[in-house]
Amino acid sequence: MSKRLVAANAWISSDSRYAAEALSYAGFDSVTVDLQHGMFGIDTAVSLLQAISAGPAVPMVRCSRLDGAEIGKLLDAGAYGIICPSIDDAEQCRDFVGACRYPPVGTRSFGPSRGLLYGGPDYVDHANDSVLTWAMIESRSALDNLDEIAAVEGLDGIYIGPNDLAMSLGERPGGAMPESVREAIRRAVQVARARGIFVGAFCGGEDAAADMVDCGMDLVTPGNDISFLRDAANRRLSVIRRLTTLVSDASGY
Ligand code: 3PY
Ligand code: MG
Repeated sequence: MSKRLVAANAWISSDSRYAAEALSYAGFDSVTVDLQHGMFGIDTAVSLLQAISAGPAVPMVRCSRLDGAEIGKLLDAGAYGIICPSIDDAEQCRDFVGACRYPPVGTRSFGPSRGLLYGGPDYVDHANDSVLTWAMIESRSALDNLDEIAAVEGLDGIYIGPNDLAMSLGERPGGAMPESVREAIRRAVQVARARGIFVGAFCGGEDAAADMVDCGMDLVTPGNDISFLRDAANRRLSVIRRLTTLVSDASGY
């Protein structure tokens, strides 16, 4: 069986530089720092990017919102891809892509700071071509405007946020994927293919990620660092608990 080329993306929600570095060395193609829902602010995001770039994975960030100043700072700090949450129409998408590109293409201000160290002295010459722009599709409005969003010049990919998308469609987030979200994902894959851009998705775990690979995703995120830790802890504990009782139960505390 021939295998498709699909990028595996790790996702950092904790403020641990050590975990970020370990995931960069773990074999993921990219590691994304989640500044929207991660438990840290922008200063920590910068040091997480430093930790990721100690290893071989491509450092990316999910910014907290569509904010050119924040996006510029994250790129200056060495992010090579930005995933922007809640892109609901083509105008927002144009603002987002523009914030990631130097003039005359976009509006990014010059001051590449760590980008120069990490990307090399010619960083400014290739930044517009090498920084990946991913617009998050996670609402009913985004679905209504999907064709126009995907057609924005310079957009590299769309990235599905299945939980916010589920809520926007009147479903519950987490758990089994509702049919309405699955249908939206099938359409997003078709639209991305037709436009020649990438399509990726956040996934609840490895099974959901495998499912999304089958659906045609080019990039999948199989959960975040804390879910990796929790899953591994639960797996190991359940092996031990099959053979033992809780010390606190036995001692009557
Ligand atoms: C979503 O599922 O809405 C996300 O943003 C995943 O991080
Ligand atoms: Mg979301």
